[in-house]
Amino acid sequence: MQLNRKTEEWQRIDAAHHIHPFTNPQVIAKEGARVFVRGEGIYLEDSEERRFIDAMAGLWCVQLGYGRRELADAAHRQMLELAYYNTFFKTSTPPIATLSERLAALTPAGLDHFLFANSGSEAVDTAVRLIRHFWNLQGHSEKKVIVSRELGYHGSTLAAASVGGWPSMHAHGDLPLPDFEHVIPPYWYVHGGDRSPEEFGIAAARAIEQRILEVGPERVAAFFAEPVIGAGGVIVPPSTYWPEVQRICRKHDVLLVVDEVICGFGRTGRWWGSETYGIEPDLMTMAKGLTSGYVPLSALALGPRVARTMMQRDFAHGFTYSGHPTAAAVALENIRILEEEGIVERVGSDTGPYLQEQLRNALGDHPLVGEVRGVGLLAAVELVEDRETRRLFPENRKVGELCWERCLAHGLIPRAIRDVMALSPPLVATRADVDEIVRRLAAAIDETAGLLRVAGK
Ligand code: PXG
Repeated sequence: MQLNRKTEEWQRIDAAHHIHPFTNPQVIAKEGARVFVRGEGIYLEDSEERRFIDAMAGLWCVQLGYGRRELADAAHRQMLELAYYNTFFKTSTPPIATLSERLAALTPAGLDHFLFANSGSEAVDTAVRLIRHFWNLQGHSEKKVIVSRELGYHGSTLAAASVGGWPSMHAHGDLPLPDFEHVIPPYWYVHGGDRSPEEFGIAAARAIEQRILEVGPERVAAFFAEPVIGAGGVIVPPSTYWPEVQRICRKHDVLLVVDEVICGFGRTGRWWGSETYGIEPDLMTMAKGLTSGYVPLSALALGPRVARTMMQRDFAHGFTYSGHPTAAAVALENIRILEEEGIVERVGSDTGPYLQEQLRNALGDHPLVGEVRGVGLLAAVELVEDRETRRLFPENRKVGELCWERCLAHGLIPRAIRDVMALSPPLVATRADVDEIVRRLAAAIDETAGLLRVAGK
């Protein structure tokens, strides 16, 4: 294998043969991919030896940062011991049995049983299939409709993209499938109007109830949601939202599925977004931070109500790699480090609040910034045309993209979601790292404002 090629060579073979997710191949062919070659802590280095702070932890997943030897060692040890075996035919392996026990202790009370898969999408897809089967077994075969939110992101399989509320994804592949319904997200900045965030939080929850009543509660199987919408724009719900959602799901006998793929494993300053928002899920999905992204692994956790039924019989579902022992060994080591180094507690009590405070100090009054929002080490800066009226820029001005380019020029990788600059740095980021992230982002936003003034003339 040739690993010492020049950047142009990597770009050429990549553009010729590799189809990238969510990316126009023509653009990649013209501009060439940025090729990352190594990572250390919160830093990434590209094939031109440029260094960047990865303020997105990969794709919201590298909780421990890059280059952790313990995770590599755990994979190496397990690969030599028993690299792979399946869990289909009354078989198990020590890592996956141990991980199941660890997760039962770590997840909120009652979530004690786990199905494993490789990606967040597969965990969500598994949840959809399991819920249909569950209600059939309960004698409620008419309960099929899944309600979720516009802008929610739940993955790319047919079912996961149907649960998701992205028109751009629905347009590719004739989605959503039948029996998926979407309601407004708790996005106060855009949908709140004159209402206080608290009033609007109740209204956004009632939109779910309204839809349940329109469809008929006897037909609604489940409500799926992220505690904080991540890829849809880091949409932090008003404090009134989740208690009302919980009440509505219970009242109408609708299962509550909490997608913890981004919020899980400390992102919001507690182990689970469900803890941060006081949610009691019937089912929970997790992936990303479970292994800090070092190897693929995801899980679906079952609460007591669903487990009581599903633990009585077989479920004809699973993947070759369900419960992969090497992935499980990495997850166990990842959890050990998160615990022993007190990383989640530090995000909750120190670095998380510090990031939120520093962002507000640096950017809260900036003329280009409509809102700074976030929780834990998850944050967003919404760039707007008019702060007073909360008017967004027209999409074709591509302000987020412009700002993202300025960030890269300063050696910072955030994520631009529309004109929302999102941050989700590794959870090992220190206060000094946070200072540097905020400094670079603020410089990029200043430059963006300057460029827009020039362009506006
Ligand atoms: N649920 C949530 C909440 C997610 O954020 C998935 C499910 C699907 O996980 P997999 O492992 O199948 O990708 C995700 C994934 C982005 C971006 O552009 C976000 C995700 C994936 C890819 C890109 O921010 N989140």
